[in-house]
Amino acid sequence: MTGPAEEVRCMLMRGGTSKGAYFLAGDLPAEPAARDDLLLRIMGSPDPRQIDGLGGAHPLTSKVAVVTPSTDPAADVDYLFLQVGVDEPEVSDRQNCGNLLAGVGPFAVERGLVAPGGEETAVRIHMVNTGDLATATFPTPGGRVDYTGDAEISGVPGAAAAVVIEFPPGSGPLLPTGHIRDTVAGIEVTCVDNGMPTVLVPAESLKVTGYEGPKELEEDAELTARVQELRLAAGELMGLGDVSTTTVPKVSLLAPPRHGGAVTTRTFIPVRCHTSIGVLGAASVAAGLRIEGSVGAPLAAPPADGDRLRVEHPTGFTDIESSLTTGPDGLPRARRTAVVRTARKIFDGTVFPRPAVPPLPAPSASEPPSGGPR
Ligand code: NQM
Repeated sequence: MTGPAEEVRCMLMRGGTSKGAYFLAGDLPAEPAARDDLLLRIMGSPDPRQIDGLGGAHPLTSKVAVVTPSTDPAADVDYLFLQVGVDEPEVSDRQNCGNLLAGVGPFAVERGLVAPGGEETAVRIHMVNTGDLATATFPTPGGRVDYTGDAEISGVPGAAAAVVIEFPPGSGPLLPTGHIRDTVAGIEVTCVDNGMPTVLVPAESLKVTGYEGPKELEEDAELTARVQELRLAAGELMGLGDVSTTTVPKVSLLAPPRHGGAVTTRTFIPVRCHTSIGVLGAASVAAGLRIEGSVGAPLAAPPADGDRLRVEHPTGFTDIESSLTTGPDGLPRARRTAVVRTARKIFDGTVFPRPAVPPLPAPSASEPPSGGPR
């Protein structure tokens, strides 16, 4: 006997080059274990095809944003990002996502959490995963979110309204190990965190060019083993502890630019290779290239002036505006980071999760052993 189907209010949105399910916190269970169980059933995980849920069978399309009015006076809304495993029954809050972030402001207006502010609305967002702030500005003519526009971002067909995201200086150090270079698993790397813990590695140190496609890199067993070895060791050094089951740090392989940008990237997130690059991942690469003495500096071609830097990736490029300053400890710190993204509402409605697996009934003394004849 089953009860009535569960139903949950949900909006599916593309945020930048990712896609995810957006929820009001009040529409989900407050208790994290119950919430995560529900989200796995909504997304269709664990299953490599996520055939019985909303997930798109890739980490970039198996994401969740949970939004609620903020209690932080510096913010309008709180945004909790959850990465839902595709083939593992895991839901992680250990990383942030700058792509789904692009949909948070529009979602907050759509759900009435923030009143539209005229032709444009600026929503101040507290990113719960890292404690950092962001402000997203997007068009709201006539008091409605307008998703149409002429902004193009690599990895997304067509054009849409720009969502301009500004990040004030982050709360943590830019160099989590306290060093510009570290030798990890025998390789010189630079560990950067400008919103996303990222290990920068010259591609040639891992015996690849850095221009291969994501599929070819993912299928290179020797490379992926090295990337994982390096990530585990770097995770410890970066103060992240045992990262064997977490999605951070990311590993970004760097090579000289080929299309007029500042650098070429191939980024492991951390097992699959990104088809482009995450927003905060790109912000971390951009900051890393600006640090004199980093492993990225000699192979990069950063612009002579201005804050804008173009990070090339497998499907195009991401432009990041960033500038650094020096902290009291003499180490570099982020001063400002900004990026242009787009987002789009795909559907708004009710999602029906796969039913929960009922707990096995406890055997009673009067019943024969399970599986036995009755
Ligand atoms: O770095 C993928 C993405 C991301 C995260 C990942 C992101 C970011 O492309 O800000 O957006 O690195 O797992 O959405």
